[in-house]
Amino acid sequence: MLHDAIAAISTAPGRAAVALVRVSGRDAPAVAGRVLTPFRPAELRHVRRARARHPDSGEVLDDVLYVAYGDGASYTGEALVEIWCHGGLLAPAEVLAALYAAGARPAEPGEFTRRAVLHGKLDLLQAEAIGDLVDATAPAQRRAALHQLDRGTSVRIAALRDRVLAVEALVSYDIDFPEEDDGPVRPERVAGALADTVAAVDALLATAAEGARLRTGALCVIAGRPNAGKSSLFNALLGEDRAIVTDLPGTTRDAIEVPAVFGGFPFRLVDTAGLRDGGDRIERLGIEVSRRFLTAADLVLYCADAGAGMEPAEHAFLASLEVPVLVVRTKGDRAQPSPAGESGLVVSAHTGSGIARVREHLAALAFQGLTSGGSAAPVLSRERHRAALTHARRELETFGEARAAGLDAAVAATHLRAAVTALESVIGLVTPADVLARVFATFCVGK
Ligand SMILES: Nc1nc2c(ncn2[C@@H]2O[C@H](COP(=O)(O)OP(=O)(O)OP(=O)(O)O)[C@@H](O)[C@H]2O)c(=O)[nH]1
Ligand SMILES: [Mg+2]
Repeated sequence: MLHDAIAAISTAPGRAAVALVRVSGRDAPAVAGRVLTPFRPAELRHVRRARARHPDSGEVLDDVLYVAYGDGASYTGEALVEIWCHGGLLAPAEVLAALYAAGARPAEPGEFTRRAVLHGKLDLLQAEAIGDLVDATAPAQRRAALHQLDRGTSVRIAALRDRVLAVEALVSYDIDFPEEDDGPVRPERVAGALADTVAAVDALLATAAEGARLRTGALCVIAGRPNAGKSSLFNALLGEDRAIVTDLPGTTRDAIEVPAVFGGFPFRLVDTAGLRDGGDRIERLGIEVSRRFLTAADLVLYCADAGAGMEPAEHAFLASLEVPVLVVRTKGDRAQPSPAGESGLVVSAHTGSGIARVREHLAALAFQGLTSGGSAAPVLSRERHRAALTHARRELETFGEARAAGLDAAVAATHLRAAVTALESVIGLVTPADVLARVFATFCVGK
């Protein structure tokens, strides 16, 4: 258990009925005892009422509730006291200042969770999941974070590590008896187990792109010719008037990006300037911005007026895109049945018809793996995970090549060790301090 007591306000600042102030560390009960009267540190996990006083002046600061936790049975894994005081700006700040005066020091961002990891209460993936849960804005993000918090991802990575350990066991005979020509384990068996392991790594890596999208929101760019009804559709999808709409082609000059949730999934929806040649200087700059967004897009929502046929240039543009595209035919309320051969979902921003279906289609397009059945499938959610698995895969391949080239088994097996270490670093079983620092850098104080 770490000695120094750390303290922080764990709830968001501002006007509120209550706020939570936490103090953790071996000295936490002693620190809390200098502030709370009465204080019964031996009564663990009981809610008690007390007065919070400044330890120097003795002035009463607030009427509070507190709970004391013993080490091993708290969030941080060490002695912890939670103090529920009144909310707002003053009461929590004064209680916190009293805890500082009583010997606690300010907690760094994420330090409570970091201590939980150090004390084995959480692994690194679970700690990241807590950060994701706090940041979640869409139900699908919450589902994925809770799954990771339940060790869903940890179990998958640990299973991968076990597979590598099994390959290691297979080659151990060759290491112990290198002079034997034909050991009990045939090389093909090792090669087969290795190939299966690489395939399992690939299966997990295949979820990385979707996992990243789930954390950051899928970038959905609305594109189309000027006046196609892009901004109207943008507003209809968001349910509020964010972008200016006029009957003049070239109204939208700049890209507008707004976070949104469709079908429970997170999106960043972008309205852009209509694509055409010509226009004035500002419009041409706007079209440049549109093109930049299009190269970064996860998917494109293409608008074409339902009342008109699509031009060859539009078909060429659609064919040039490398990301999923949803084509919608706009202004469906005033259009005749669409010209033969023209496809696309018919919508009307004015009547709202088809808008719900657009949202559903976007969710299915951007989050195919999660919407088609396996809704709780564990996904790699961060670049850190992807990089470590890619590293592990490279080591496995190098091992295979080394064995095929007849390299000494003991030497080749060092690559299996390296693969195991890379996988363990994802879960946080062996995690260098700089990795920990990077993971917790994004946490808020009090978490
Ligand atoms: N009847 C009808 N008119 C629509 C609909 N959607 C858009 N419009 C009209 O089409 C015109 C252009 O709409 P915008 O949403 O500004 O089109 P845009 O594609 O953003 O145009 P630019 O920003 O100039 O590229 C406006 O006069 C809208 O009122 C619709 O669903 N039904
Ligand atoms: Mg517009």
